Amino acid sequence: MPIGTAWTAQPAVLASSGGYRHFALIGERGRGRDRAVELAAVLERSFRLVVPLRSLRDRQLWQPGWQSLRRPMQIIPAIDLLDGQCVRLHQGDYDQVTHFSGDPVAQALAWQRQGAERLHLVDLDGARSGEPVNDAVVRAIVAALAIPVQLGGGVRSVERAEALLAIGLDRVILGTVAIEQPALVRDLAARHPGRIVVGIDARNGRVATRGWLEESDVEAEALAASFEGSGVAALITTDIATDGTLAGPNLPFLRRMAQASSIPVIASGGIGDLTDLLSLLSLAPLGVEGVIVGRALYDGRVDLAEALQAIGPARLQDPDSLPIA
Ligand code: AMZ
Repeated sequence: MPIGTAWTAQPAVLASSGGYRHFALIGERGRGRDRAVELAAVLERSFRLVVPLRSLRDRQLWQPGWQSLRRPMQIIPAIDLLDGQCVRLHQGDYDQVTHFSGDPVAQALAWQRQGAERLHLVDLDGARSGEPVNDAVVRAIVAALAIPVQLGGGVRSVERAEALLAIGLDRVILGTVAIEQPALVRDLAARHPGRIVVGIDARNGRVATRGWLEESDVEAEALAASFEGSGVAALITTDIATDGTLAGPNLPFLRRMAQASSIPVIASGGIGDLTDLLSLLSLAPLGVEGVIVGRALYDGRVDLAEALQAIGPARLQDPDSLPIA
């Protein structure tokens, strides 16, 4: 069959599929200028696309997500800092604090030793006050670890974000300013590709800010969609009702967030055991590329090394093993 007639990647199809990001590579066809790749829809196996390679070079059509099917989902341990200590809040409530460790550097090293590929830090004092409070600890952790470290909480200006990148943080997360000054986030994302993350924390589907003490009228999905094409590296989406509860992730919310844009989503909130982590794999084809785990790791309900194995590559379907039609 000539490639031209088999190519079904028309704009309408792309609009409903979110580009190619729901597709897995199953083979190549043709030679030279006519080379094309054949993609199979991950969620609807009978649906295939044959796409000329030159079209994949069109950035408008190219969605990086389908490639990520080949990668395991990243499990990212979280250290929430309050007054220099490792804590967890229940549903983000500063009055419901559990202290887990007084030595955040030792804790960070422990998770690195167990195989973590990235560490998530939250300056809870910073999120509440808008001012950096835990910088000494943050610097010590960054200096001690070999893995990339990301930080959110109280990053409210370009200067602050750039100062954090300069001390060695791999990524900074912006929550409150993503609503209050979206242009600032866009500007930073353009200047620091791959290093700016938007944190979208939602209560009943609407975005909360300033340590989750304030609520906006903005729908979490609309905020996600508004950063399409901005160069933001990822969206960390937290469902506040499940955060710190071990009750399981809010899968419908995560699904909606993943579908709202083509920006990769990192799920946060509610992980209580290994089954919860496995349940997230169903969302990987939609662009959920990582998960943040906090309380369940401290409590020992999730063993990091075991979890890394469980949702590693073997659990994912291997696009290369699918038969070529
Ligand atoms: O638990 C909380 N009350 C809380 C929390 N974990 N409040 C904010 N944060 C985190 C967000 C995001 O990573 O999940 O702080 C960051 C956003 O901070 P800011 O200052 O940019 O809104």
